[in-house]
Amino acid sequence: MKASDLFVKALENEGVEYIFGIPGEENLDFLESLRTSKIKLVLTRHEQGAGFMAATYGRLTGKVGVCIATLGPGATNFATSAAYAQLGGMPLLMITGQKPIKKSKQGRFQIIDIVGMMKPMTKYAKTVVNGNNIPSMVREAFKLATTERPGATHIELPEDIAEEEVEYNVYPVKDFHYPTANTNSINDAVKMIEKAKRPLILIGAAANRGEISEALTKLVNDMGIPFFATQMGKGVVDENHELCLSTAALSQDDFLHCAIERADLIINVGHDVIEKPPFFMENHEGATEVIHLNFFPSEVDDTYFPQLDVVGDIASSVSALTEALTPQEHWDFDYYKRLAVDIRTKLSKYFGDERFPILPQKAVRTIRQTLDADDIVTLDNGVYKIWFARNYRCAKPNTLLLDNALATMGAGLPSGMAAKMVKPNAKVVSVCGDGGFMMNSQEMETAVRLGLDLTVIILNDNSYGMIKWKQTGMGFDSYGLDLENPDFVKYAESYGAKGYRPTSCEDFANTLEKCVNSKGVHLIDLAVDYSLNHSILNDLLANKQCMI
Ligand SMILES: Cc1ncc(C[n+]2csc(CCOP(=O)(O)OP(=O)(O)O)c2C)c(N)n1
Repeated sequence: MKASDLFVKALENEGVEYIFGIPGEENLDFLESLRTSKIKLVLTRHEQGAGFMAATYGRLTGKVGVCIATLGPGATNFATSAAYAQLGGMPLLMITGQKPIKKSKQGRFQIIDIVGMMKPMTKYAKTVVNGNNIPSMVREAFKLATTERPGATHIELPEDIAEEEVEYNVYPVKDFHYPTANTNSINDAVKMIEKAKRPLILIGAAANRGEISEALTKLVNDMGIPFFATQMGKGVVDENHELCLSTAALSQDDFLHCAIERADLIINVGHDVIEKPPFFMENHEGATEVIHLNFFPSEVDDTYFPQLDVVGDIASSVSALTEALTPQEHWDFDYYKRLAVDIRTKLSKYFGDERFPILPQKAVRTIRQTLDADDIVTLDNGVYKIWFARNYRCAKPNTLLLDNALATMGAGLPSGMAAKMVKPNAKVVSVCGDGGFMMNSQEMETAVRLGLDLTVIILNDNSYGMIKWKQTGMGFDSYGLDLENPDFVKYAESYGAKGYRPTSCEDFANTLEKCVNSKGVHLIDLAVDYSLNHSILNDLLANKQCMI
């Protein structure tokens, strides 16, 4: 058989459902092999969009998302998606074409060392030099992409290799199980937790994978230990739980940090330094200690240097811990419990504010009220991410997909599209800034063509608001960050989507309700008022309101 046929067979053997991307002439053998396979090709308008979609497919399913591009420019367009999957811990395989490697037919035309470019952003990047190696290369890439920490992989398939004759051969795919952490480390953790006076549980991104939610909820309930989440750990344990202190949207000086400062021990389940720090560790006598419980050992840096590593399968390690722990009479959670109530009150301050353009807190509130627990919000990257982290309480894992790892703009729309494909019964809302939306807005055509039911909300402030906020905060004059936008309603309509421009908070709530309950792609151009961003956050800094 042809090597490209074998490649597609190897992907079928791995259970691949979709390949996202844009083929070039160097992929034509592969495309022909794909034509008659069970795998569906999802054609996009930019390779970056394809990469974000494939990575999100991986994030939500735990299986490898696959995407394809041509050599040179197509492959370089994958760079940001590779970094997104690699930092975000999302299983991804990128397949790119290449000119013939045995005999050149184009000199250096379009030739870039793509494997060299991919190496620092992936767990595996190789060129196929012998078609018979394809099955083992695919198997290895899939294994590396899915095992902890999950991430990006890349295989380059040159044109002449794709057409060569090879023997059929694929490798068995077996589930991979991680060992439970060593008993000694579980015992050490038990000693530290039982000795502590005010332990706290931190839930991070790696806890938002697989079946960890149940084990962690049991730990919280059985021990009564309060918890908080990182931005990518939201929803692993229901954030409506009375022991939930909220999400670490900032690295310091938020209400939550009052609890962190009083904690003598943090049991960190699944957070690693790839996310923006939920707090900064301090290196002095009496400072808060940290237990790192994760699939992999901690990576030490100035913000994070745990006193104990408990390494192994998170769910079974957490269960072993729950089994071995006994609640202690000297544990003192009174302050945390009062703070949890106080944080809820403070965070809801603007929920009833009807001013328009809408306040970000009110927009988040309206979206939360409109969607059910299993519905999904995907975020692009902008200042609103802070308000979602603080105010959007998730009851279920992976129901708020945000990127607190690469923190790239441009992923909000493609990740929403992939979420809808993976979870067709969930209502899916993508929230973007006007800046981030325009970075991959061309994928509106893909969404309409795929017949997805999807609502996109643009929080429109006619600027790169996040940077403007920081610029003002640093005392600089306003410069270089204001934009002119297209008419987003007409823009949506030009793709065959529906466009809306609400004129009040009530109008927004009604429009959103209508959009998420009807078919097709809907775009809501929502004017947002970020003018309170500063005063709200300055308030936090001014009165560290810990004394309740
Ligand atoms: C690809 C990329 N380019 C630049 C940045 C830096 N950056 C972070 S947020 C931001 C502004 C986002 O503006 P917008 O999407 O309009 O959202 P807003 O903050 O205004 O709500 C920029 C430029 C980034 N994170 N990713």
